[in-house]
Amino acid sequence: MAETIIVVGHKNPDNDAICAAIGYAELKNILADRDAPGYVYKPARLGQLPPETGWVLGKLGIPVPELIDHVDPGQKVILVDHNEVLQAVDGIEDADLLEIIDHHRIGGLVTAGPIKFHNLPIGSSATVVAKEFEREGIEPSKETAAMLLSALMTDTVLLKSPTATKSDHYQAEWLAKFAGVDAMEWGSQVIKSRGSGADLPIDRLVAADAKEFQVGDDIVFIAQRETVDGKAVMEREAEMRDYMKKVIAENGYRSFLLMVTDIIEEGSTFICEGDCALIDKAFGISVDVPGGVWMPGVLSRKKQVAAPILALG
Ligand SMILES: [Mn+2]
Repeated sequence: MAETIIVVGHKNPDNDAICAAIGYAELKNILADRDAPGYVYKPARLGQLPPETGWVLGKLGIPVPELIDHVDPGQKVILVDHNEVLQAVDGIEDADLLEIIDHHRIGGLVTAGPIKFHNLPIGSSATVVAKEFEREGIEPSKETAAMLLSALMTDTVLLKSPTATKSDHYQAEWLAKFAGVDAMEWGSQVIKSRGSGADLPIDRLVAADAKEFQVGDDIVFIAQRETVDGKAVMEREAEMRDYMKKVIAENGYRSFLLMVTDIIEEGSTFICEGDCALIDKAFGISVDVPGGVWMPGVLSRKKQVAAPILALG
C-alpha cells in the first residue's frame, strides 16, 4: 500500500497556506507517478477555511483538504508557508519532516537529517509552488493555476505589498496563462469574495489570521484583518479590544497587535492591547490611543511589522 505524506500549512491558515498545500501535494503526486511510485501526498489544514478560500475551492471544484489537529510520531510531513514550530502542526517534533516550502524568515526548526528546504524571499508560497511546477516542466491544470494565482494575489494584496517581487509578477502572468484569466481581475474577484469581514463573529474578525512570535522570553501575538472596508471593521473597536484582552489573559501573551489592513486605502490601523511598549519602540509611535494608529502603506505583517518587532528581541 502506498505511504501517505501529509502536506500542511500553518495554524490559523490563510488562503496561501491552504492553496500552496493543495498545489504542492498535486505536483508531488504527479512527480511520484513519474519518478517514485508508492507515495501519496495528501494536503491537510489546521483550521477553518478563510472565506475567500471557500469561495475559490468551491468555484474551481477543488476538494477541501482534511482538517487535522496533530500528526503522529514518525508521520512523513511536508510543511508549506511556515517553518516555525510555534506555527506548525502539533506533534511536528516527533514527525518525519521531509521538506519545507516557504517564504518566511527562518525560525528555529531543527531536523535530524538533511531535508529539502526551499525558502525564497518572495510574495507567496503559491509563487514558490508555481516555480516548482515550471522547474519540473509540468503544466498546472486550469483549476490548479487559478487556485495558486488566488493565493499569490491575496498574499501580495494584488501585487501591491512590498513583499511582491519581479518573480511574483512573472509567476502571476505564468499562472494566468494556464488559468485562462486576467491576473488582476481574478485577484480582485477573490479579494471581494471575502466581504469586509465586519459582520464576522468576533474571534474570526480579530484572530482568523494570527501568528505567535517569540521576542526574547515573551510571545507577541500579531493578527491581521485584511478588509475592503476598514471603517466598518473599526466600528467594532470596543468589542475587538475586549476580545484581545481575553486572548492575552488566556495565553499569557506580552502583547496583542491587531493590524486592520484596508486594501483599498492601502494601509493599516494598529490596535494594541497588553504591554505595547515594544510596538511603540519598533515603530516610533504611541499606539495606545482610542481609534488606534493609522499606518499608511503598511500592508505586510511579515516585512513591515513582524520584522521590526523581532529585531528588538
Ligand atoms: Mn504566505
